[in-house]
Amino acid sequence: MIIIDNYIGGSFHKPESGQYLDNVNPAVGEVFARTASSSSKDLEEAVRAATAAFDEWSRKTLAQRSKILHKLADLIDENLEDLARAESQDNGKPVALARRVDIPRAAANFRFFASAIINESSEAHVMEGEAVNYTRRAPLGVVGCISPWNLPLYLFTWKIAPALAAGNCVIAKPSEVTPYTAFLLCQLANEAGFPPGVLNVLHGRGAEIGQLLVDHPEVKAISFTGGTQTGRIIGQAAARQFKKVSLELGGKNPVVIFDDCHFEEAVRTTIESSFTNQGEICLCGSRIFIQEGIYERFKAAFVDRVRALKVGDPSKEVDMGALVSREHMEKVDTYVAGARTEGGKILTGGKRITLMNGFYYEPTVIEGLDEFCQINQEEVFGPVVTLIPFTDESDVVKKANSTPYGLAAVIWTENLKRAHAVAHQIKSGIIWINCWMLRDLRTPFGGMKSSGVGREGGSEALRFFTEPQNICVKL
Ligand code: TXE
Repeated sequence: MIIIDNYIGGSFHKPESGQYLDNVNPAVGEVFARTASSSSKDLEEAVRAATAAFDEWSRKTLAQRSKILHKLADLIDENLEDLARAESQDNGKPVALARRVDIPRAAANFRFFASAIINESSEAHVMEGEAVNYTRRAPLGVVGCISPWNLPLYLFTWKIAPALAAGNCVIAKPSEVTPYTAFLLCQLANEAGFPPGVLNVLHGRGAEIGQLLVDHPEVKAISFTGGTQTGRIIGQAAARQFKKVSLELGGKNPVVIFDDCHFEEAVRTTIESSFTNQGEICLCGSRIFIQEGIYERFKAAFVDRVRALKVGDPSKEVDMGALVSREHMEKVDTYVAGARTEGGKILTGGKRITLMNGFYYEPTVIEGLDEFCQINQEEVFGPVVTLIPFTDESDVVKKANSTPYGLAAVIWTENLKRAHAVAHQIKSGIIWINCWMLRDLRTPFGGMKSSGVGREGGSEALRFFTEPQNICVKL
């Protein structure tokens, strides 16, 4: 049995409570690890360690910090296979996907921010003949990073890399559902040369140790990715202390397919945007709007491809593995049952797959429901999409904007004028035109409306993890 302990001040510590949580491999439904269930005493210890480390870490030169981050990126590359297997075992995703996307991206996150701090320009404003102002961006101190279970190491590092690069000390809380790769990363952090206390990782339940982290007055900012309900709780708690908060929340993302699209590309990529990682990505498109003229043709081609997807043992060559937990699989199934009750027609899928005691679900396509039905309003976060016809640009803009969410959208058309016009009207933080998940880490990443507050990525992340200070020098 693997024991996942907290990482505080550069070494592993048992939780003060002595309590552990079961960690289940969703592919086989069996407990394979026990995860520390942390309490306020563990948090106090982490806060002490992080506070003590801050002076040394924040005074390091950019080049020194950059070098340690680069070293960690190299170590992730060297351990790619082990990390990919661990991620798949913990989350249920195909190991091939973790090998191709999750783990390389974790390394890229460190590499990117290691370079970004060196290349970031600083502002100066000259008051003619009188003074020069420059902006110093100071790290905040101890910051908290809370990450979810769907892309565990990918999103964990997406937060801690900019926080550390900017000179902060971090207390991170990975999802209790998928803590394994964050635990493995701590061992590599020691090898990379992080001074003790710069990175601390506490495990345990969100409502317990997560909430304590958010509420701790010495924790100066919280970067959170997770569900919208949780984001609301965190946002309210942070506001009471005027704490900086960045929230990356759920989505109900529209995919808009115009009749002049590159048909083959649109079908192929929409399969990916619907079912990659079992549909458990906040950026997955779940409402597919198809222009009337090609509705039947697109539907036929799409459903055909969906039927051909291979779902199964994530350690093998499959398109989809298991959903993250029994609870989540049941939630997905309840949404599909609700769609049936509301009159939706299941074109393919629509039920669990019994396999190895794991939590598998068929890729599911539903039609016949308007944009206001429950399944078209709420985030399912699984392998379930709906098809909805539309007439013209204004019709689809109205439909696409009809949810409380606004994270990502995809537009397929060969007419770029139309693509821009529609992109400007869809209320989403990220719009992909004729592609999906093409990511440049310099770009602002995050959502509008109930999909979030603030942006991650590039300069946005470095700004979030620093406090601007205006220094005015009289000439
Ligand atoms: O996420 P939670 P859950 C969506 C998706 C999913 C739903 C619920 O629809 O079905 O959210 O998933 C920690 N204070 N997304 O319940 O609870 C928690 O321990 C501080 C979208 O698993 O939001 C974990 O580390 N922390 C999404 C993290 O928050 C708290 C990714 C996220 O868990 C806390 C995941 C609290 N009070 C789910 N309560 C995306 N945007 O990518 C929980 N946590």
